[in-house]
Parts: sequence; structure tokens; C-alpha cells
Amino acid sequence: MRETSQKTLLRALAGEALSPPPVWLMRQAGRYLPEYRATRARAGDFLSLCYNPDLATEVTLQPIRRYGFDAAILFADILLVPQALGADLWFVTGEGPRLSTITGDEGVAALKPAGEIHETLAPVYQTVRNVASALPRETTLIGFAGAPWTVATYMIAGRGTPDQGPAHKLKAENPGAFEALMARITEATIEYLAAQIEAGAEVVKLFDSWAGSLEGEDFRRYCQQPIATIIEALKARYPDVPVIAFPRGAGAAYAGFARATGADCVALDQSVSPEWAAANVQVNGCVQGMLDPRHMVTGGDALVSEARAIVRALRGGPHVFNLGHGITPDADPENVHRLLDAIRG
Ligand code: 1CP
Repeated sequence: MRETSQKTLLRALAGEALSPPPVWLMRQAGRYLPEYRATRARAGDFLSLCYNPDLATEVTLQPIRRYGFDAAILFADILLVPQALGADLWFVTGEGPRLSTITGDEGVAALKPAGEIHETLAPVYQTVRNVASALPRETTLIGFAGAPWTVATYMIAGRGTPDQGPAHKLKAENPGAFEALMARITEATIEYLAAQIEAGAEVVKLFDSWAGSLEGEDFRRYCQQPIATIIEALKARYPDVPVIAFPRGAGAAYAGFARATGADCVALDQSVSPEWAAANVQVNGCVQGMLDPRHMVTGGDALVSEARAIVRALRGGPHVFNLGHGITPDADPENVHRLLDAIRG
């Protein structure tokens, strides 16, 4: 049995203010690490890496070995759920993901039922089991999925888009198909995260990377509401498993997001200040994020002073140190050591 009491991440998510705060980084396993690039080359391509439990376990553990982060995040991708629902998925080197597109009712009708995703995703659950048994006992294992809106934007457009235009268009022109798609993704996400928890994930995170393009009532209906539905279903079965929600780009709507969704922790991007987050978001629970990932490329005194400013502003309440978005492939691995020294002193 791993001891919960030693796990700083679980303590912070439960509401404890810790000094220093626990730390992990979004995309901590990734192309900025030479050992990741070597393992990915062995796998051949990105999807083969995601579906190979031995190699996916290896890359999940690499940043833990190198840096001793307080949490490991499962190595997988948010686009595995669309694939498990029957979408075609492939990655174009140097460009990114490509999927078959959903343009109307037939596309949604052709998807598999949510209950049938597990055969495709079984290797991911095996990775979770492997990592859970290999982690140091002070390290927490985070599982994750994309939030329905963000996953829908990729399933509709077939790729990443600057303004999520195709998804907004389907939402406006065929709300029936759009809402049926959102409902299917929501159901599949509950299934997927429950299976990750059964396999050993101790925390789960929902990435709504494109929440920032939803305004007003759309934000409530298509970001907040589906996330609340997923959290409610998970809490009914696993009341003690904390959930982190990342409605990236939510701006002022970060305030109140935890209460509206039941999230135990809200992850914030670098557009908000730590002082604002302390006054408006941390009042409702744990917060995470905000350091601009560019500091991991540029380093220097600014990295240290910005990291310390975040720690200082949030030290009165529960805080998990993280970046405002994923670490980029051009980051210097040495800057991660500098960051950890600045936080852990
Ligand atoms: O070439 C490579 O090796 C692939 C790069 C890569 C990596 C390392 C992709 C392709 N996905 C991942 C892993 C990944 N993706 C993780 C694993 C663990 C970790 O954080 O260390 C996670 C949590 C994700 C989540 C993810 N995938 C998101 C949400 C978070 C975010 O960054 O906003 C999104 C939007 C994706 C889609 C995706 N997968 C990969 C790319 C390049 C993209 C973005 C594509 C686009 O919008 O154009």
C-alpha cells in the first residue's frame, strides 16, 4: 500500500497549504527530454508509443527519475478517446494530429457507444497499472482526459484550429448533432476516467484547452456543464479521488469554476496573475499553474523571480506549482532544475 499521508499532491488537493508547494509540469514527459526522444524513436511513432504499455510507462517515469516531481501524469493523449469511439486518427510529423471529421448527424450516428471504448483503450489502463506499481511512494499518479468541448473541436475539424471555427459552426447550424456529440464524449470520458481510477490513477485531470473560445452562456453549457456532469458521476463512484479542471483561457470565469463544477483544483493559464488567483479562485480551493512556459526556454533571473512570485502570492492556501500550459519542445532541461531549486530552495 502506498501511503496517502506522505503524498504532498493529495494533501494540497485536499486543501492544505504546503511550503514548498508540490510541483509537476504539464507535458513533463515530452520532446524537450533526450530520453523521451530516444524512447519515441524506439516506438516508431507517437500513437505506437501511447499504445505500448512498456514504453508509455517508461516515458511517464522519465521526468520523475530526472527531477523527482511530486506527481507523474499518465503518458497518453486526449485524442485516444475519439479514436476509441471510432474516429480515424493519425499524426503528421512536424504538424500534429489529424482525424476524420464529423460534419453532421451521420457522423455522430456512426460513432461507437461509450461503453465500447475499453477494448481500444486497454493498453492505456495497463500503463496506469504499471506506473502505479513503479512510482516512488511519495509520488502521486494523475490520469487525464480531454474535456468534451476540446475533444469535440478536434473531432469536428479533424485537427487543431486557431479559433475552433468548425465546431462553432456545427454548434450554430446543427445543434442537435453537436449536442449528441458532446453527450457521447461526456459519457465516454466518464467511462475512461473511471477505468483509469480502477487501474490506479489517484487524481484525474480534465483538459479544456479551448475553453477560451466559449463566451457567456456557451461557456456555461459546453465547458462548465459537461465538466460538472463528469465530476458528479466520478464522485458518486470515487468520492475520494480529486479532480483538477483546466478551462484554459477562461479569464474572469475561472472565479467560481470550482464551485460550479465540483473540481477540487482549478488549473490556470498564464493570462491571470497569481494575486488575482489568490483573491478570486484560491478562496474556493486549490489552484495550480500560471508560470509562462516560455521561462523554461529563456531561464535566467526572470524564471526564478516569476516562480517565487507565484509561490509567494499563493502561500496562504492550497497550491500546486505548475506552468500555465505545457512545456515546449525547445525548453532547456536544465531550466527545470533551476525552477525546482527556486521553489524548493
Ligand atoms: O511528437 C510527439 O512526441 C508528440 C507530442 C505530444 C505529446 C508529448 C502530443 C501530440 N501529445 C503528447 C502527450 C500528451 N498530450 C500528454 C501526456 C503527458 C504529459 O503532460 O506529460 C497530455 C496530458 C496531452 C494532452 C493533450 N493533447 C492536450 C491538452 C493539453 C494541452 O496541451 O492543451 C491537447 C490539446 C492534445 C492534442 C495534441 N496532442 C499532440 C499535439 C501536438 C496536440 C495539439 C494539437 C493541436 O492543437 O494542433
